[in-house]
Amino acid sequence: MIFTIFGYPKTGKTLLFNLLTDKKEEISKFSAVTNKFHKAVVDVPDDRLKKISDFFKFPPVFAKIEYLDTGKISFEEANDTTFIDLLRRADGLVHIIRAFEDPEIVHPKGSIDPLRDINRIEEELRTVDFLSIEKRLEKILIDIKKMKSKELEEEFELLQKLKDFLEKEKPLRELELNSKEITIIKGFKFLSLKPLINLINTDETFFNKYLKLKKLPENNTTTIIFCGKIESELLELEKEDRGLFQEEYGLKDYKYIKENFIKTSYELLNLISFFTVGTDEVKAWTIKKKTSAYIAAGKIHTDIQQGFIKAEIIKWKDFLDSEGFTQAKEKGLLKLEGKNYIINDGEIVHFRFNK
Ligand SMILES: Nc1nc2c(ncn2[C@@H]2O[C@H](COP(=O)(O)OP(=O)(O)OP(=O)(O)O)[C@@H](O)[C@H]2O)c(=O)[nH]1
Ligand SMILES: [Mg+2]
Repeated sequence: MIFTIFGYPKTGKTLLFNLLTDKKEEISKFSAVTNKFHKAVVDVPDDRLKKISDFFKFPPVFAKIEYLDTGKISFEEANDTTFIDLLRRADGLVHIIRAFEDPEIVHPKGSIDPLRDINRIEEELRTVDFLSIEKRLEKILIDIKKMKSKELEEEFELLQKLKDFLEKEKPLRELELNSKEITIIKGFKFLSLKPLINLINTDETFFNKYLKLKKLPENNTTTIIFCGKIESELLELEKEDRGLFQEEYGLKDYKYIKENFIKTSYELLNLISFFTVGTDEVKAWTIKKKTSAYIAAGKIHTDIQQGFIKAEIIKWKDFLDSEGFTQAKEKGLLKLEGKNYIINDGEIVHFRFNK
């Protein structure tokens, strides 16, 4: 799962990337424009997995999430296909918006205005999609003239619908699509269709004000507000001292972006985790909500899916409370389910399969 961080220059993208990944990439007020981007794969923290791993005394293998910091490349650089490509490859987009004041750091639009930036970036995403749709429609028209095709006609109709929607200045993620339509347009990797997290980077004086900002867009979009600078300062302190410091800033209940972000992105992308216990490790797997046992088995290995017999299922908490599979089974907490069983968040799953 890849999250790509983008936004105007000097909004705190690399600072955010460092906070999410514990890296120490250079951040700077003035440095020259480069096309360098950063990426890192990090563990998705999960206390439940840690507890199961403590029980078995096997190391935990956490689910992974990849972050990409796009650096100083932007829509404004003409023909920047590298940048658009980075966005297309993402499962989720993270638009970072500047809401902190600093007279030394110039905002390309001349002033600090988070809502303006959100709307402009939404417009950029829609424009990229609009242009690819127009191009494809032209091509289909030519092809249909040469040879009649039901598929092409269907695609044409659907793309026309999307185009009309974009013309109303709405992102595609707000359009309800059925599974057939989703399949037809999968290859386009439309940007305005991707789940979007708006991350507002503010400083302590604006924190409470922006927290109350009510007019932000909502559909399939989430807004998180964080204090990049303060957070990186907090992380330099010993854990015990952070509470005092937070109180001083009036941020007593402040939640660190790393935790907050992962939680939010899971919710936004409709993701959940299930766990497996192997011979020497316990492992977390990420799946979409409403995934069947059969599909989940395929995530682990095609052999397990092809030879699927049954899945043994137990809630992680029931397992720990019972102190093991045997007792859990005696209490009737271990269920035996078939291919179509829908896996829930936090279940420990053991697949029985024909080798
Ligand atoms: N005051 C203040 N400064 C910040 C905050 N977040 C980032 N900065 C500063 O903004 C400057 C740019 O931060 P970066 O993380 O390098 O921003 P960026 O978006 O990666 O910049 P480019 O990659 O050059 O576009 C640095 O000097 C940061 O210290 C913040 O919350 N408050
Ligand atoms: Mg940067």
